[in-house]
Amino acid sequence: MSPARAAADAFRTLHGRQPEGVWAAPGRVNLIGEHTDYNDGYVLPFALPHRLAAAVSPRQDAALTLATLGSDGRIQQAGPLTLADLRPGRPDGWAAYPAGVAWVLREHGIGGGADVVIAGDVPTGAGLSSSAAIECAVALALRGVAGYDEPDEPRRAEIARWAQRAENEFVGVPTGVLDQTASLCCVAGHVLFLDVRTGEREQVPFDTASTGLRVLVIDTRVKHAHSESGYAERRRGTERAADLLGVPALRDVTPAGLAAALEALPDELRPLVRHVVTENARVLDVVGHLRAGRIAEIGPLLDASHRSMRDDYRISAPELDLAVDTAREAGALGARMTGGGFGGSAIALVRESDQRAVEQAVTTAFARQGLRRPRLFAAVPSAGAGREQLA
Ligand code: GAF
Repeated sequence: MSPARAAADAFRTLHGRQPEGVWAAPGRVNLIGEHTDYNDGYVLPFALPHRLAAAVSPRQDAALTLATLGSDGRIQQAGPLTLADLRPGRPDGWAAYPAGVAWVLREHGIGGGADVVIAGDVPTGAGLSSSAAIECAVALALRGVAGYDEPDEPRRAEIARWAQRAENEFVGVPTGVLDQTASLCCVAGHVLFLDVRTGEREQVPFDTASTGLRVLVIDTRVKHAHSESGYAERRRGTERAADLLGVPALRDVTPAGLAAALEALPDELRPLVRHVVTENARVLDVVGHLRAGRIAEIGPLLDASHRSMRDDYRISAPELDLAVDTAREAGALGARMTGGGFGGSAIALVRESDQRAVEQAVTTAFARQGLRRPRLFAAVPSAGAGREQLA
């Protein structure tokens, strides 16, 4: 059953009527450009076919009810929450994501009450951006039932900032804008080249299938406990480095200026800066290859990105390294962890003819080490968020 249908059915079960509309938003894979977004740099995500859908109807009172359908078929509920009483930390847990979006939208004059039911198939805790998918689906849904048309591209980028604010200020996680922009602005068959500083966006064709290639996602199904603190600590480190260097953000350090910048910094900040500066350069190199249709040639850049995250930024995990190393040994053209790190997913660029062998090798390697069986799938660059038509 599609996420939209599942959300609409759950809505009918809970509320005894059809929802007024259903909006859905995808998870994402970041092809390259990790931990560059909050340094004003470059990112290159594409949307997954996996989506989270929000079935919504307006309410007469200024209240919000929230429900989410779990993969076990159970429905969790929150509310009615009085919109005027929403505050960071109230509610918390899963409900903070949709409530935070309602809280931000209210500041932008979109503040009517609503019943919201969420369902979908973006793996959670897998570094594939299920939180942003919830935020973006709910943001479009609340706008939609308030009478706004489907947003155009620039408006989508603005809504991504609103959703990021919900996550930063309401949920309390200091993430960048990569995930929300990917969920709202990606288009099928393309990667989105985003310059976070300027907001410039370019849809770069990424048709792996026609070149006999696949992007294999390897969800390790591991999430280490320090993932949030580790993320915040890396972010603080890079901001401190930018302060010490007297630049607005590490984006302003060029590869040519890297050696001098490193000289000027304390030892502990140097690897962080080296990662961000070289990662931005790798994004530009990958974009160059993709614009020229040379997809297979990005492999070594993916490998270099992984090494940089493992050795310099230190956000990989044994399970991610195992996935990446095994995929490479089994014939992948390149592989790297994707997303925030400390667990979650890796991606591997593989020839279609090698896909089975790579999957087999990774599954066997995990079993040998007594790890949980990883979830594997080939990811097709898919459409961004939007309203769903129910048949
Ligand atoms: C997480 C964050 F949400 C993004 O903003 C980004 O920083 C990413 O980690 C790392 O590139 O997904």
